[in-house]
Amino acid sequence: MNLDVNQARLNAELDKLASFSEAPAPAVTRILYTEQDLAARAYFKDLCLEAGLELRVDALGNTYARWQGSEPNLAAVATGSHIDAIPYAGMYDGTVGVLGGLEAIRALQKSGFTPKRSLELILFTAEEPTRFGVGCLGSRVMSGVLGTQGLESLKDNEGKTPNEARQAAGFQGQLSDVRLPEGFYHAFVELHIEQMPQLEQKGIPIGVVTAIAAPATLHIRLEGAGGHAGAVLMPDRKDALICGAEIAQTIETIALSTGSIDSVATVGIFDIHPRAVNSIPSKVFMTVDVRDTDLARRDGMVEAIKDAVRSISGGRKLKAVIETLNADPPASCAREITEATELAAREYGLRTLPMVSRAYHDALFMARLCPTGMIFIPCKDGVSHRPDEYSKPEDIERGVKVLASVLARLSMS
Ligand code: HGY
Ligand code: MN
Ligand code: MN
Repeated sequence: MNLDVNQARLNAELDKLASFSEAPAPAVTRILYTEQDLAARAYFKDLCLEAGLELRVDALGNTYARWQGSEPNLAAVATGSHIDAIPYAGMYDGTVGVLGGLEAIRALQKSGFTPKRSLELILFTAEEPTRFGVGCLGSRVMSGVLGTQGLESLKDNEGKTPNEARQAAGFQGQLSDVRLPEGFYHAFVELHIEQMPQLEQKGIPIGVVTAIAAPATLHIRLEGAGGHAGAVLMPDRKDALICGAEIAQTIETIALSTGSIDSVATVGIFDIHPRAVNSIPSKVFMTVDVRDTDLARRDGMVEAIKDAVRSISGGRKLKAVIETLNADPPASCAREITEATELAAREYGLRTLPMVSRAYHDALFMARLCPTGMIFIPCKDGVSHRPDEYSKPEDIERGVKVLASVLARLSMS
């Protein structure tokens, strides 16, 4: 297909979107339902209306922009990603799939292509776990992985549930309507930066994702005795920080000793209380993000971590509470989509590399609803979740072209 992707316009839109941030440029912080998030969503909706797409917003804020096909009763083909950004992140994670998806649709419109199956661009709510501790809230509820009951069990730092937060942000409607029925979509394809250095190092422009790794999240709360830093003798202490530090060190050892490079575990949050120079830490709150491409290995790490928490805290006579927020299976990408991506790349003379996504994405849950795939493009040094995250305009353009071609092919199937 001879497609004219407007690289300059897309780049300007990515820059504009990045300006909706709670952190100074080049960092981007855009937390779920904040003023900046809502402004960014409004900007996205305006762009979709300008492109003549039909908009729908559900009770959680998942935003659907549809290009009606010639046979609107057939299940649509969907694409999309997220625009929320963790604290001090970059401007390409997620947004390339949202604005790149829009540009793919505009390029198809401009080429005179008429879709048989409608094409639907989705802005997923809360792909990042920042506010409620669990990622992909929107696609979890869409796919039925998380029900309204489960949503109620999640709380943000102010004790608000997602239901309270979404209503305060102005999203109305029934949460039960967010769930999409089986067969609602014919297929889903997500364009995303690789967030690893393989494509760039190999000089290959297109990654064809074959599987998405299995993520799990634990919250660990430790309670010791605290006390006066000068008066409590070392043998009498129940120091929550030292206990947490030993647990964190053990978590690293557990991930390093599975025998696979695909095993990763991260303590991303480590809060201590009362944080005073001359006071022994009495409490610790820590999060653990555990992932592997192999489910059994991931579950093995989770169990080993829980055992370590119990034995280390027991040995130090501290109280430990472990909460599992999520423990999701990996997802395999659908053959018809990986093959369509290979074909599309070949059409443009682009080399491809099959790969596993170690980051999770909304595609992990869309795979429960319909045949799903992902297209990766290179990002500089593989850096992501950092202000220096960068993807070259020409790499983004190549990704958009391949995405557009895949969407067109799936829409005519
Ligand atoms: O954490 C992840 O894999 C994604 O960036 N939310
Ligand atoms: Mn991310
Ligand atoms: Mn992402």
